[in-house]
Amino acid sequence: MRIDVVSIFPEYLQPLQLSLVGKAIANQVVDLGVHDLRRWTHDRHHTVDDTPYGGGAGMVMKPEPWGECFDELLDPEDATGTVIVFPTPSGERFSQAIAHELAGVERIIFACGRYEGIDRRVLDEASSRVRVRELSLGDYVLNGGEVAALAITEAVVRLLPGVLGNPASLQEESHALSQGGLLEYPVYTKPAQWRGRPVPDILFSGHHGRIAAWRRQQSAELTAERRPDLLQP
Ligand code: JF8
Repeated sequence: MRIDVVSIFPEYLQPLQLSLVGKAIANQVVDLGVHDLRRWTHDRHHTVDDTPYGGGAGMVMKPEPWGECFDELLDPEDATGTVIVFPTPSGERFSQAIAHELAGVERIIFACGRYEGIDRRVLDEASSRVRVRELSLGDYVLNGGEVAALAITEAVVRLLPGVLGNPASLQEESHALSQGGLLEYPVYTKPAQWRGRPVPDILFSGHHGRIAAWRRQQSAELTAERRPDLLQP
């Protein structure tokens, strides 16, 4: 999979070189390009923002640098497999289901806005050329799209074939999270006693059926307590 990230803070994407995504890049499962939007400016000050038409607070990202950026990054021959993701608090909520959808595309381009966002015409024009998704990480305010690009990339790349060492953990997790739709049960490791706190006896019983039932019960209780929304039909 090819992933491009466009940002006025390209250093923000450095963490993608670490850990699981970094290994996927090293193993050529992912081909990552990080680009400074200012590369597609032509004025002395590399201006990417301007005041909003109609008035209001803050600045808006100018369309021209984004337009020239996409002109360069998009291959007009082969746009069918490309999705441009615009992180935005007014986007559709990103989810594990969307992570699976994105894991099936050839190429993702993340367009990371700053300030009050990007001129709407950039998204409209991009939509006429490739598939576009406006995605939100959740209902809280960030300063730009970079953190969302990091989060979405990690969620997508770990689904790619050959990235996770143990595909059984993907299976189990999709059971506990997206398919089964419940939160994960609590997990324990050695030592059996720690600071006066024991590991639940059931986990030493060797009864795999009872352990599975206990874990399902724990998941159900936790979900009812913390995420009752996940239990709605
Ligand atoms: C932004 C560009 C976001 N869940 C989220 N909260 N805030 C954002 C976000 C995304 C892009 C920009 N401000 C300027 C905030 C997402 N995704």
